[in-house]
Amino acid sequence: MNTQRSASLFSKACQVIPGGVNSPVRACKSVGCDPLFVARAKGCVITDVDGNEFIDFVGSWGPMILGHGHPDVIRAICETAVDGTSFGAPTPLEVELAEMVCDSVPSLEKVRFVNSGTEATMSAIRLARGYTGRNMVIKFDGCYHGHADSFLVKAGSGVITLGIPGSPGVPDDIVRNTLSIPYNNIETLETTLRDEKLDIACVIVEPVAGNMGVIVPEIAFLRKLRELTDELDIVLIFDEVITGFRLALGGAQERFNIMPDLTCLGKIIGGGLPVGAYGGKKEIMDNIAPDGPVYQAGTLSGNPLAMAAGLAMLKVVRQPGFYEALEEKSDSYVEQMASIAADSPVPTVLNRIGSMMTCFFTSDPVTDFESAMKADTERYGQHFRQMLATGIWLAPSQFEAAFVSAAHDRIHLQKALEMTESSFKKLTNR
Ligand code: HOZ
Repeated sequence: MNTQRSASLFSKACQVIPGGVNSPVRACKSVGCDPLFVARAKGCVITDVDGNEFIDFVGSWGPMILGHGHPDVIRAICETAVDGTSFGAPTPLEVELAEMVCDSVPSLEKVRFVNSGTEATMSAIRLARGYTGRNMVIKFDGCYHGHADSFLVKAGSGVITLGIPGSPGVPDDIVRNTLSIPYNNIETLETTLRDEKLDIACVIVEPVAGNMGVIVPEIAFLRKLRELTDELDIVLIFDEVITGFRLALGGAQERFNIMPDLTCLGKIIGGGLPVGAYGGKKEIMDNIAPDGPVYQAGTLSGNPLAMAAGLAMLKVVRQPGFYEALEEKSDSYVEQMASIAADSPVPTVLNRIGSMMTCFFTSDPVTDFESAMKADTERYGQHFRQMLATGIWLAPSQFEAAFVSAAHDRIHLQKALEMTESSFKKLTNR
């Protein structure tokens, strides 16, 4: 595969951008290669600057549920841009999107738009602290809630991928107010939450973990979490940046029928443009400025292009049968992949829910951070490179999700399965 142009761009990028990338995991370090630079993408096919084409299972890390360049989304962006790209003032589009988001996500009564998932989670914990007058945030090992200071404790995504335990630059005084406990572990959950000395404001959780690879929660764990937070008056925050509008129209909360107090959203609600949002019960949301004293603001928040793109995308996913079709396709894809894996001497564990999945190179079930860390990352790196060489674009880390979109058809998925089979065969020769 000729990757000369990418190589030359990467060497220029390294001179002016740290690590040559604007987000660490893109640098492909953990999979032992350099990043390819993208020229364009359409549907589920992504084309690099050297003209190589790949079937894309990253989907911009989740937002491209319709595939790239969906005509409705592109039209909405272009038509909106003609009238202006940012005003720093309210527009009708943000009201329409807020109504649609509140109508779709069962626990949302009010929502505030921001510019990224990181901003959403950061604002949600500030709100929870302001509302309860308490400080401690409980999170779960391997869950990733963006890169705000409070969350860089045993975090997932690029933090595990690069093997960074925390981050210099995050003051101890801040992380003292974050406690990370094991995912899916009811016993530790109960002892921690019942510890009055901890002064807990909120618990934040990915209701399906997507940033240590996909880990589906025990329903009993999520139920217990809701039960205890209710009983102890602790704010429960679902980080649905990945799962929102992905696992169902109403996200993981609809799928599991467990309602949080606050929800963080991002990715899909911006149709591929930079957006985040946090929302929930009126009683809590009314504490945000200007109604209440908890301050949070943003010049580009509710940006008209992002609102228009999000609206266009949500109108498509709200059509009857959208999620059923995506589920069926993803289910049959993973079932076939599982039978390929079963025939291969390489031990793998396939975790999937809806259209998000991870193939872990390990033999034991992956249910939490500790078991995810047993995966053979070198083997994943080899698989990643082999798949890329045969035209399949996977996440450049073992600890991320693969996404199926509405644009993947039978032929794309068949090709991906064939390439997976041949890659698995070569892995045995390592
Ligand atoms: N897992 C991250 C998003 N949920 C990957 C994106 C990034 O860090 O650039």
